[in-house]
Amino acid sequence: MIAATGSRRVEDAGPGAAVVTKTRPKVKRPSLYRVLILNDDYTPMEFVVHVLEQFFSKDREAATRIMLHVHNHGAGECGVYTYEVAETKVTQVMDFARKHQHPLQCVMEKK
Ligand code: TYC
Repeated sequence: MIAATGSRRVEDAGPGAAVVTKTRPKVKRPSLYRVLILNDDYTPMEFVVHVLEQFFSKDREAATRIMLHVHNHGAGECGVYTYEVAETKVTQVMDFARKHQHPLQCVMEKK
C-alpha cells in the first residue's frame, strides 16, 4: 500500500481535464525567545542561584556560573523558549522576586 501524504489541490485545466498539484505541508518553526536576568545591587546571590535552579532547571554549578556572569556583566541568559513558555518564566520569576521583596528583573527578547 502506498499512502499519499500532504494535501492535494485539483485545478481546472479546461473541458474534461484536471491537474492534481501537491501542496507543500506548511510547517513553520516557532520563533524563539531568550529569557535574561539583570543584575542589581540588592538581590542576594543565593536567591538568584535558587531562581535559576527552581525555574530554569539548572544544577547548582550552572546556576552559580550564570549568576556570577550576571553579577559581573549586567545580564545573562537563563534559557531559550517559545513565546508562551518564555512569558511564563518571566512572570514566575518576577512574582517570586516581588514576593521576597527583591528587585531582581527578568526579561525576554526575541532571538
Ligand atoms: N549583584 C548582586 C549582589 O551583589 C547579585 C546579583 C546577581 C543580583 C545576579 C541579581 O541577576 C542578579 N548581591
